[in-house]
Amino acid sequence: EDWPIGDKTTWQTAMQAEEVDPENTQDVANSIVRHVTTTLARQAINVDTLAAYQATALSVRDQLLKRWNETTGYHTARAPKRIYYLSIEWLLGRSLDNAVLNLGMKNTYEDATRKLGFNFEDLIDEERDAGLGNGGLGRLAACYIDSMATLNLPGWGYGLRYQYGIFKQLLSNSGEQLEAPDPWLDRESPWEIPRLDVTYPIRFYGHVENVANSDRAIWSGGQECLAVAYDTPIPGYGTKNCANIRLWKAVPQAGFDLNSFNAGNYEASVAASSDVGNITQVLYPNDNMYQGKLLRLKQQALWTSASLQDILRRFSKLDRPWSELPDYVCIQMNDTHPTLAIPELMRILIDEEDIPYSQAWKIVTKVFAYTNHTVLPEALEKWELSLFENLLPRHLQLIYKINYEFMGQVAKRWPGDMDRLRRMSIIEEGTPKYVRMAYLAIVGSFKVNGVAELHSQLLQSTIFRDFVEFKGRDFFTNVTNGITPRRWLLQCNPSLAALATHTLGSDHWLVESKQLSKLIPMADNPKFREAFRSIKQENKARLAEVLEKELGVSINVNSIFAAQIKRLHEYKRQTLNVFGIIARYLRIKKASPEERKKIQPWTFIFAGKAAPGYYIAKLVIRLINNVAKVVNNDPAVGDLLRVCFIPDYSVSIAEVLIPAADISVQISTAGTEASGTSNMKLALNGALLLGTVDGANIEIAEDSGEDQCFMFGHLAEQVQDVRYNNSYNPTSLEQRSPELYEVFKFIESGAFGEGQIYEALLKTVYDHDYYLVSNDFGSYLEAQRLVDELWGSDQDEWTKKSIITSFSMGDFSSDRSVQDYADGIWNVAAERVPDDQ
Ligand code: T68
Repeated sequence: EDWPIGDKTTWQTAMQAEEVDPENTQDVANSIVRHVTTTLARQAINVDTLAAYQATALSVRDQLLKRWNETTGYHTARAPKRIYYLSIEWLLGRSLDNAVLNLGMKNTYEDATRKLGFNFEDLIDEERDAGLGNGGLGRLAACYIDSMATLNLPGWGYGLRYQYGIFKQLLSNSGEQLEAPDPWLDRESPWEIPRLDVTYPIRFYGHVENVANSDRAIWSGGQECLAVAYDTPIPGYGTKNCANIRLWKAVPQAGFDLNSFNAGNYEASVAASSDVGNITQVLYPNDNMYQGKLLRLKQQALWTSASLQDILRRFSKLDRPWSELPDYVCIQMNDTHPTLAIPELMRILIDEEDIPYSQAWKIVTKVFAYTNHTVLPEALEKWELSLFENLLPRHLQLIYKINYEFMGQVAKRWPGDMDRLRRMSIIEEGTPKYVRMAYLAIVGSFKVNGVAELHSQLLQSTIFRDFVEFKGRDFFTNVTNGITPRRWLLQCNPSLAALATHTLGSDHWLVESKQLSKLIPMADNPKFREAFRSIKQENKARLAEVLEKELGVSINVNSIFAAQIKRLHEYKRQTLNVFGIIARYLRIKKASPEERKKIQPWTFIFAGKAAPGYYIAKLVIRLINNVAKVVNNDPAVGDLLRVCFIPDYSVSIAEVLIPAADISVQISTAGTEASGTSNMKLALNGALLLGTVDGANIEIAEDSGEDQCFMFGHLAEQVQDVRYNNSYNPTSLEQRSPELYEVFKFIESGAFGEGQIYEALLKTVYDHDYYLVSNDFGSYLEAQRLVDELWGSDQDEWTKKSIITSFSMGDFSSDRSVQDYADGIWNVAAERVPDDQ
């Protein structure tokens, strides 16, 4: 074979000299020290923990990049069909611990850093979270890329490189949420590789000239900027394969606008160019809530256009005809945020490659698949048409054409059914008009999926019902979400992971998570139970220490740790939880010594952010904190009840919290939580499910067995009727739930600060109670009573259920989810980099 450049022996000797034996502590120490002295320009005497973290991270990064290069080279040579996962959010958290675990080098790095005078755990704590996401959707993308790498699938992620991730949450003295910026890049990130040579031009505004006798148009003028690539390597577990996330940063085109420059207006041209940098400044902090901001549309346009240009450049190198694009490229859209990619691919094929419209459409509709994450109407994206017309005139033109053709097909199938046309149109008529992104995503895709069984069913029976009739049942499918067992067991709960490995005699469960089910019979083994229980107890003690230190609250480590850790949202019903706590508090205060013995000690743990503009959600945070203040300081409570709100919830806080929970609180109104994923993480770590019959709770209860769970509340099929009655056959709150009525009176009496503060929040329940808080309150308290009963009567039985729950979660590995996508949607196969490569 030909060596491409220079002398092969010299190259290969140099590359071998850089080899690090994963078992050789001195090799690893050498590589860390090399980074201390050269990259960081420091002397041994001048290395603090931060510098030690940075040098260690850079050393690990060297390992990742070697694999990244090999993977890229191998995949370029093999030219397999590739999968591109487009997500506007990537909630990666920290990378150091995860990387050394996936590389199988944790022991060596621990030894090397110890010999250099540092504790590896301290170095891990120096890293800032990469918080480029809001919640479940962004974290799902992070778990999926980990699984794609581990399964050796030729997959890349594409997203945006926000200068500021999800805001930092602070709490005021009165318990209110305050927001501060998250400058996660202020010490630079060792995990990103700037590719300043990989840039693409992006156009906004301007005008369109149609070319006569052709489908082509020429879009010109307006404003141009550049998207610059930043890569983050993602190592697979137990494989050389390494995936990539390519994030785009917006920068000004060449630094100035020639026209103003020529006009002598130098300052104005520089000012206009600095404007462009705004585009990737900040992550929008809303989850499950749509907000039609121009800057957000610019983010979506820049990201989708840059990603497509990059994908097509890679395809072009294969020198295959455009008709074969779907044989080499599959694009999975994580929600509707990247839907602009559909008209953008049409634009490139038609305007730049001169392919006729109908041929282009045939290609495009074989490339895209769309994942829906919500049925909540307020979360569905619909862009005001005028915004589109202005910013992306050519894309709007193409959307009109797509809709025209689509409406033609619908009309042909259902002649005269004008209402159906109105319902299904990609353009929502009215003043103003809107572009319905979910409909565009459906029309332009070859497959659409929901993220848990119930959710996928509801999609088909409610918001996408017309499209099921049009596209047929097989067009819609389900892929139940999953979580990576590497981060959510091995990394966050090393003792439990070690117990599993030791008992199974192998760590193979880390890539074949169904193996965990072999441990279920161990629930009957007293010694195993004791080992399992003591691990939970250690994890609880570790969390208790954090709570006592950070919140100044004394914790009873023998109490039931109940965690509700997720974004604040009305549909997730943190309200039900906090109102339940108040009811429990009142009960404790009233209890006779005899009754008091039956009440078990609980520690309720909350963590989560509210969107900065979400008034009601912020009121809930305020109420939780004020309830905490009262309850935690009332001597009459003793150690029976504690309430903790951990500020600034993040992936790294989740890693401490989840292994310590006894109870997983998953209490959304049935039919509202598409899947949930903290339910899976908590169950995998042995927390028993206290939940509604919603999202993936249902599948968790099926797999672990109903006996292991405390399920309650109205069912999804009942919600409509109850809701209707709440609004139109109003009964008083006192009638619907006397227990809740008493709680409300107590709040209004000023028990948690002036009652008026919470008026707007209580009103949502008094009036329509859209989320059925009052309707489910009684059965929620009853479910808690059953928890008390089990905890108080049979700790051994509790541990059994906990063991069964934990080891029944094999199917909720993101490896299973990603394999489902690969087989059922993407039609892509593994391409494992050979070990001797
Ligand atoms: C979540 N959605 C679902 N959205 O709520 C959750 N939204 O049930 C599911 O488990 C998870 O997705 C993964 O499928 C979100 O997290 C957002 O964060 C979001 C972000 C921007 C705009 C709208």
